[in-house]
Amino acid sequence: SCTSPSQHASQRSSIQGGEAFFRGVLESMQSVYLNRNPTAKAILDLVHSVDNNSLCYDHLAFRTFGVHGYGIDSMASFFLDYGYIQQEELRFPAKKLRALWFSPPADSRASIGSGINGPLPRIFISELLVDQMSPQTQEVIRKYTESSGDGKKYAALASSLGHLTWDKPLYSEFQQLASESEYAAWTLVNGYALNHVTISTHRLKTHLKDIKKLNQFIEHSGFRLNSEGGVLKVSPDGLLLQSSTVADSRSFQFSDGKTESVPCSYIEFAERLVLSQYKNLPDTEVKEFHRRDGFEVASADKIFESTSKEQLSRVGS
Ligand code: OOG
Ligand code: NI
Repeated sequence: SCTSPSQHASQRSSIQGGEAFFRGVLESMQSVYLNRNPTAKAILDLVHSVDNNSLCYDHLAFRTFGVHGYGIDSMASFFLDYGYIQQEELRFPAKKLRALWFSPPADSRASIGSGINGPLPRIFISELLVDQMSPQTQEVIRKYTESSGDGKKYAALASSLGHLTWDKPLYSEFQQLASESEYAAWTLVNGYALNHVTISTHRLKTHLKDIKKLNQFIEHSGFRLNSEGGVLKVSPDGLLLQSSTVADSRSFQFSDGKTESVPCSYIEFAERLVLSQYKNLPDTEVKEFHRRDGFEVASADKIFESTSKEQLSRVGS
C-alpha cells in the first residue's frame, strides 16, 4: 500500500492533472525538508527499511506570522484551492499562537503509494498572534513581512523552493525574537519551510505500528525524542497518541555576517486508535475514518517545544 519516499516518480503517472501538480509541490516541500534535516531523513529511511513498504503521512505542519496577511491564510489558500476543508481552531494563549487544521479532499485518488504519494495528509497551520508581542518584537516582524512585497501570496512556492520571502535578519533581531517567543525566532529564519511531517504509526505493518514500540526503537537507534510533559502525548480520550524528535539545527548566515546555529525541523509520530463505536470491527475492515481524527491542544502545546532551546540543549536522552 505505501512505499518508499524515493519511489515517487514512477507512481505519479497514474495521478493526473491538478492532483499531480499538487503532489509535486508537496514533494518539493519534502525534499527541502529532507535535505535540511538529516535526523528526519534518517528516521524515514530507518522506519521504511524495517517496515518494508508502508509509510503514510498523518499530517504536515507549517508556522506563520499572524500579521499583514502573512498568517494561516497565506499558506492555507494553496490547500483550500486543492480541495482541502478547514476544520477546528486550536488556541494556545500562553504561547500567543492559534492554529487551524485542514482535512484532505475525500476523493483524493492515490491511496496506493508512499509518503507524499500515499493517502493525502491532514495539514496543520499555526500563526503567531503578532499584535500580542512586545513593541520591539512586533517591529522586527513587521520590518521583514513589509520588506517581503507580495510574498504572502507565494507561501507554497517559497516552501517548495526552501526560500524565505523576506531578507535574512540580523543575529540581534533573531535573539530579540527568541527571548520572547522561540516560535517567532524559528519562523523568522525558516519562513514557510515544512516544520514537520508526521508518520502515521497505525498504518505501519510491523510491531512499529504501536507508537510505544516505535518510540523505543527510535531512542535505541540513537535519536532523541521531545521529552516535554513526557515523551508520549496522549489526548484526554486516550485515542490520539503523539511523539516527536528534537529538531535538527543548521548553521545560518545572518545579514550581519554572523553564522550561528538555528533550529530547523523535526519529525513526529501519531497513532490514532479506533473510535469506541467501531471497536468491534475486524482489524481488516478498519479504515482511517473509523479512527480518532483531529488534534489535541494540550499535546500540540508540548509538541511545539520540539524546536525549543531547552529540548535542543538536552544531553543524552
Ligand atoms: C506544531 C506543533 C503541534 C501537533 O501535531 O499537534 C503539532 C508546530 O511545532 O509548529 O504538530
Ligand atoms: Ni504535528
